[in-house]
Amino acid sequence: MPVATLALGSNLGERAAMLDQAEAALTDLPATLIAASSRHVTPALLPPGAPKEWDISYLNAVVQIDTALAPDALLTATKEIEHALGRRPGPRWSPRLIDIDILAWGDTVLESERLTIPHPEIAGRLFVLRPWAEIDPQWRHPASGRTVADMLADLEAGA
Ligand code: PH2
Ligand code: MG
Ligand code: MG
Repeated sequence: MPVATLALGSNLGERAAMLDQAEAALTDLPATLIAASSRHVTPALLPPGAPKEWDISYLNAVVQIDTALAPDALLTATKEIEHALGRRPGPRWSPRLIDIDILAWGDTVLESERLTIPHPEIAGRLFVLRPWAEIDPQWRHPASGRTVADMLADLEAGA
C-alpha cells in the first residue's frame, strides 16, 4: 500500500492530547500508522500583519501511514477528523485545535482544486522538515529531486 506522510499541528487546547487523538483517529481509517516523529514545540509562522493573539506556539509532528485511501479520499478523511476533534472553520492561519496536512502520498504529483501534492510549502518549513527527517530523511521530492535531509540542510543553512 502507498505511504502517505502527514503533518500534524496544534496551537490551541491541550496540544499533546490533540496530536494523540489525531494519531489515534488516523488508525481508525483504512490505514496503518507506520511511523511517528517526536513532537516539536515551534514558533507560529504567521502572515505579515497577523493579529498578535495568533502568536501562539505550535506542537508539530509528522506521521506516516500505509493507506488504501487515494489522495482525495484521504483529504476528506483528514477534514472529518479535524472536525470530529473540534476544529471549526476560521481565517487562514488562525489558531487551531488541530491541523492535518497531507505532505506527500508516495511519489505522486497532483494538483487539483482541493489538493496539491506534495505540499507546496515543504521546502520552507522547519516545523515540517525537522520532524519528517526523524522518520524518513531519504524521502525524495518527485519534482525537485531533493530529499527531506537535503531540504532541511538547505533551510538550516539559510540557503
Ligand atoms: N501551521 C500553519 C501556520 N503556521 N506555524 C507552525 N509553527 N506550525 C504549524 O503547523 C503552522 C504554523 C497553517 O496551517
Ligand atoms: Mg497547515
Ligand atoms: Mg490544513
